[in-house]
Amino acid sequence: MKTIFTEKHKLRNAKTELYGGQLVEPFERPSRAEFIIERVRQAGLGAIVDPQDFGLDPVYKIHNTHYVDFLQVAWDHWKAENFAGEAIPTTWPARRMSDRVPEFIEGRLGYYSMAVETSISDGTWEAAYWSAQVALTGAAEVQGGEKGVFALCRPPGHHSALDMYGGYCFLNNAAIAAQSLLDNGAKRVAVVDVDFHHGNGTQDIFYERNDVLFASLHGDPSHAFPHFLGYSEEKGEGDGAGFNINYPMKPGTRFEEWRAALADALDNVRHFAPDALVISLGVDTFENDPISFFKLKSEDFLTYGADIAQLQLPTLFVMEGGYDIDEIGINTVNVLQGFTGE
Ligand code: Q9C
Ligand code: ZN
Repeated sequence: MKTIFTEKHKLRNAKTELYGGQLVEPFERPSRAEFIIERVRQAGLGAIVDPQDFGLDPVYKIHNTHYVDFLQVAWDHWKAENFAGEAIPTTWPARRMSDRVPEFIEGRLGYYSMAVETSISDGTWEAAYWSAQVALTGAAEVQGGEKGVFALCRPPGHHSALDMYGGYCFLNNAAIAAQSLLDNGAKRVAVVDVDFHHGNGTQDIFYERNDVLFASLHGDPSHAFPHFLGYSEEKGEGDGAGFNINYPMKPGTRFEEWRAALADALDNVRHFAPDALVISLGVDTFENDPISFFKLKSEDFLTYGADIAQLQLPTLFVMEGGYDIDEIGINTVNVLQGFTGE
């Protein structure tokens, strides 16, 4: 299996994350991708190739222009205010407030974010841009005839929607890739999100569409980030009614139960009969993940990679979360090796 990867991910190197009332080193840090690519090499998974540059047009199919403009200049605007720390929002348009976009950077950060832990820092935009290009290159490889491709995206994407960043995500790489598959010949695409967290951004983007089936397995939002989306009653609206499927699961969920949810999601994909499959691949379902509460073991990742392969669909794996850096490479590559059966 080919891996799409660029060292440009290192440009996303924030110093702070607001966690437990303190500014800590971000869980979403450059070493994550380094551990993964090292394991890809060690396991001999296949060729490692640089992304092509598809520009911003495919990004604008998913995100609106004023949001993308904001991301490109947010750090410069923040820096111009001479604040001591990284760019962090402090106030949001909550219930019954105005939806006008403020001019001042603090207001704009609140307008365009869905969570506070994700500091914007120098280089963030460039890394997010190239992360999307990694996903787009993966999509092109899948349409060129590859059975399975690994887009080693960093920063991740599935919490990002039309005009929102947060949850360590800026551009929704999986959604951008799925749309690119559609724009280049696929009639239907399924996105299955196995990251521990609900893919709120991807759900929101495709919620009223029937050309993309979205299924997400995740920690029950009543207990887990992003808290405000991901319940089982969210099934899609309008043309999209029935094309969104959520599998929220309780703290302590073990592989047996998780795998049964995956089997149901894959049955739904089979029934949908897509031309291609995108897996939002987060390995924060691991039992030792520092911010999550499922109990998957390293060998379980091999098992479910093989389950996904049973669909026999052209498949693009898009990297999302996973924070236990000692095991992140093994768990990620286990899914891919389970898929290829090698
Ligand atoms: N108590 C991804 O996995 N904060 N994003 C969680 C835990 C945000 C996760 C706080 C987690 C974002 C791509
Ligand atoms: Zn996650």
